[in-house]
Amino acid sequence: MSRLSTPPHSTTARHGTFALWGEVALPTTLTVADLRQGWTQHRADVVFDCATAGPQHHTFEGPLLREVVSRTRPRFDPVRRKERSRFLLAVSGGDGHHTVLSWAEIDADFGNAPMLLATCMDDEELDTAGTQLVVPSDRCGARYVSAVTTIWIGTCRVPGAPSRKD
Ligand SMILES: Nc1nc2c(c(=O)[nH]1)N[C@H]1C(S)=C(S)[C@@H](COP(=O)(O)O)O[C@H]1N2
Ligand SMILES: [Mo]
Repeated sequence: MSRLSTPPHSTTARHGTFALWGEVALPTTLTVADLRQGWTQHRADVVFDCATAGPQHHTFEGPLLREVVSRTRPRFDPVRRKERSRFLLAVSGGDGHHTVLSWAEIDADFGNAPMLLATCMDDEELDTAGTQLVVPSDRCGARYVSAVTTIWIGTCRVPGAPSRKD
């Protein structure tokens, strides 16, 4: 199992690129332009609350997070639901803000949340700024991580829990 301790391309990646890495068979680096190709594009009209600025209304476009991350082939057996339910995703911005999601939140068999990796916000292309995580079901804005530089996909050892594979 590949357990790299640093991303394949460091956080000094070119503006607008981000690395997908972790317990995956195919770690990769993508640009915002890559996100416009090869995946169905979705549009999300959202309102989220910012603790300091109040309600924010934005329109985002981009592919589903789950379709993009699935391309890296996470190291679980896709037919084993319990295995999938143990995976996490950590989505980080270049400024150090990061948020943790569970695989099950975005998995169609569990939470089925239509999270996006945006290519465009309010008709402004994000090629230079970098992609932004879009979480339409969230009431507040903290998980709308902008200028994403890395997405780590993997499992965490839970202190005290016996290990189990099935
Ligand atoms: N990289 C990064 N993304 C971030 C944040 C941050 O500090 N760093 N703040 C979050 C918070 S608290 C909010 S409310 C929204 C703000 O989005 P807006 O300013 O585009 O409306 O971005 C989120 N994404
Ligand atoms: Mo915020």
